[in-house]
Amino acid sequence: MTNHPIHMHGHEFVVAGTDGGWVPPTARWPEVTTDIGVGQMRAIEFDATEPGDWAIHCHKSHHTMNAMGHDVPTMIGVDHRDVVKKITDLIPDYMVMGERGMADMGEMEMPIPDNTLPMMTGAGPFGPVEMGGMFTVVKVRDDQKPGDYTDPGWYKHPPRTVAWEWTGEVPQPVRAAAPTPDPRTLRVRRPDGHRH
Ligand SMILES: [Cu+2]
Repeated sequence: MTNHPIHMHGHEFVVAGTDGGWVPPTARWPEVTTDIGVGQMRAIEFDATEPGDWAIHCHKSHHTMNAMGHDVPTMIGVDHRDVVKKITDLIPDYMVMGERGMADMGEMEMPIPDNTLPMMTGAGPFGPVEMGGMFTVVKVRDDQKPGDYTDPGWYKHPPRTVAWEWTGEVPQPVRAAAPTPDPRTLRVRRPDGHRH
C-alpha cells in the first residue's frame, strides 16, 4: 500500500489515461516517470522508435527487490566479500546485503518458498540483472510484427554501440586554445532625445 513512481528508459511516454478515463490528447504531457498512488492506474502511450531492451521499473529501490530468503540485518558499507566466502564454506545458504548495492545478490541463488519469485530477475547479456520485483524489460525490435508478443531474446547491439573498458594508453586531453579577441570594433551612436 504505497505509491510507485514508475520509470521507463529509452523512450518518453505520455500519460494517456487514468481511472477517470482517457486524457484528451491536448492535455497529455511528456514524461519518463509517472507516480502511481495507492489504488490508482495509469495508461501510458509511446512510439516504440528505439530498438533495444529498456528497463521499466519503480524508482523506489526497495521495490525492485523480491523476497529475501533470510532475516540477517543489512551490512551496507561493510566489505565482507572474503568473510562471506569463508562463511559459505560452513553455511552454504548464508548471504548478506551487498555493500555495493544489489549487484552482489544478483549472482547468488538462495532457497525460497515455491510460490515466491527469486529476488533478482536473472542473468542478462552483461551479467546479472540487478533488479527484480517491480522491474521488467520493454523489448523494442524493428522486425517484431504487431501483435507478436513472443520473446525476441536479448537485443543484439550493433557493432561499436556498446561501451567497453579501454585498456590501452590513455591519450592526453587536447586543450582548445583560448579564443582570440575579435579586433573589430563597433561604432555605436547612443540615442539622444527625440530630435530624430
Ligand atoms: Cu514502488
